[in-house]
Amino acid sequence: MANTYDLLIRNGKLATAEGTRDADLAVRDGRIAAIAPGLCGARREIDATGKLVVPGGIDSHTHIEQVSAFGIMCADDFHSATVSAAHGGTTTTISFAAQHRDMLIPEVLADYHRRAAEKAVIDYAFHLIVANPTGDTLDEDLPRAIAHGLRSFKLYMTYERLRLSDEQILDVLSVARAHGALTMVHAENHGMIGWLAGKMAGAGNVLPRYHAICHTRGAEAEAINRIIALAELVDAPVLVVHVSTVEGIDTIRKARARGLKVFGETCPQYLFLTAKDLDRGGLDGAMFCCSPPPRDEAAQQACWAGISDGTLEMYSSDHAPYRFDASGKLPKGEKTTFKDVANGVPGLELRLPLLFSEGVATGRISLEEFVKLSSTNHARTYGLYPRKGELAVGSDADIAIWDPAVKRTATASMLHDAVGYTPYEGRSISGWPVTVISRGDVIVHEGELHAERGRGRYLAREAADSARPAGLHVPEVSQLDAWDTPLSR
Ligand code: DUC
Ligand code: ZN
Ligand code: ZN
Repeated sequence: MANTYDLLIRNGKLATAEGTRDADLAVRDGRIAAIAPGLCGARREIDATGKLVVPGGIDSHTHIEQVSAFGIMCADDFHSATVSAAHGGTTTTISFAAQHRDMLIPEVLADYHRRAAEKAVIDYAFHLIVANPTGDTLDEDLPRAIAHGLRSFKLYMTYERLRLSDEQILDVLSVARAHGALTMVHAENHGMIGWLAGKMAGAGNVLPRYHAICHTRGAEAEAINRIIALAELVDAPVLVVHVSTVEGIDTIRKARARGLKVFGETCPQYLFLTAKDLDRGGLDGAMFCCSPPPRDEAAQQACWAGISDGTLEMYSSDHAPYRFDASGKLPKGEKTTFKDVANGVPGLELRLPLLFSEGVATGRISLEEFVKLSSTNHARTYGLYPRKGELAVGSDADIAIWDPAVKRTATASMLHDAVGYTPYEGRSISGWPVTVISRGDVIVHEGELHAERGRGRYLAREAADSARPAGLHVPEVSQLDAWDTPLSR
C-alpha cells in the first residue's frame, strides 16, 4: 500500500478542549491530515495504546535570553529553553522581546528575531515589553509591530527600569485598542513594595523571606484595580499576568461579570509553592523569589477556583531562569539581600507535568480543562488558533503523547534548562509526555531529542478575538467621560 501519510499515531485517546475520543491521527506535510479510526498507510507509525494524544503545549509567558528588570541576562538561551520546553510537552513558546528605556523598538525586535531564529527548536512568537512609549513609538513602532503579527504588549506597573505611569499606560492601551493588540500587565503597586522594602532593609531584615512580605498582597490588589480602571476608561482588553492573590482574582472576576474584557493568568508557583518556601535556611529561599511571590494555602485554593470558574483562563510558567549563583540569583554572593535577588523561577519543562499530576491525576480538573489551560486557551487568546492549540485536520501537527501511568520524581538533573535547580525538587509527578511532535517532526521520543537548532519558526499572529478592532465601538477621545465610561458596554 502506498504511504499516504508521513506519520500515523494509532490507538490513542485524543483529547481536545471539546472532548475525548478514541481515534488514529495522521500527519502529512507538517499538518494534521486525517483523524479517524482504522487509518493506515504511513512511513512511520507510533502506537499510542493506553496513552493520551493532546495538542502540544503553548507556554505564553516565558523569559528567554532576556535581560531582566534588574539588568541580568537570564540563564536560558533560545536553544536550552526550547529544548527544555519540548521535553515537557510544550511545542510553542511566546517569550518577550524586551525594550529597556534606552532602546529603539525596531532594534529590539531585530535582535530577538535573529537570536531565536538561530537557536529555537520549536515554534515561537514574541510579546513586546514597552518601557519607553514616546511619540514615535506610539505612532509608528507599535502599529508597525502589530502589522507584522506581534499582537501583544507587556507593561509593568513596578520595577524601576520598566514601570510606566498611568498616563503612559493609557497611551499604550489606546494604541493597542486602535490596532488590535492585547496588553498584558504586571500589576503590583511600586510605591507600596519600595516603601516596605526600605523599612525592612533599614531594620536589618534582608533574608529572602522579606521579599514575600514586601510584595504584599495589597500591592497586587491595588494595581489590578487600577489597571482595570485604566482599561475601562479606553475600552481596551487587558490580561493581568501571574495573578497570585485571593483579592486580585476576585477583582478580575467582578470586572468580567460587568462585561469588561479583563483576563487573568496564573502560574505553577502560585498553585504549588507558598511564601514558606522563601523561608528556607540562609539564602536558599532565593530560589523561590519571584514577583509576585508565592502566597499561602488560601491563595492556592483561590487560584484553583479561578481556574475552574474561568476567571483565570491562562496557565503559563513565567519561566524566568536564573542560576543559584552570582550570575543570577545571588549577584552579591553571600551578601545578597532580598532586594538584590534576581526575580523569577524556572518552570518551562515542569509546567504541564505538574498540572497533569496535581490537576488531572487527582481529579481536580478534567482532561478537556487540561488541554485548554496547557494549549488551546493560549492559542485563542494570542491569535494562534486554529493553527496551534487544536487537533483538527489542517492544524499544525504539534502534538504531545502523554503516558498517564509514568511516575517520576522531579529533580534538577532530569531537566534540560540551564538553571541547575528546580523549585519542585523531590516532587512525585504522575503523568509525563513520552513523545512530542512539532509540525509533524518527532522532536522528543522516550527522553531523546531529535531536533536541530534553528528548526523552530517565528509565528506571526492574528488579532485575538478579544482584541479585534473591527466591531468595537471606537469613540473619539473627546467623547470620553472619565466618570461614566460607556465604552465597553
Ligand atoms: N517577575 C517578573 O515580573 N518577571 C519575571 C519573573 C518575575 O518574578
Ligand atoms: Zn511580570
Ligand atoms: Zn514574567
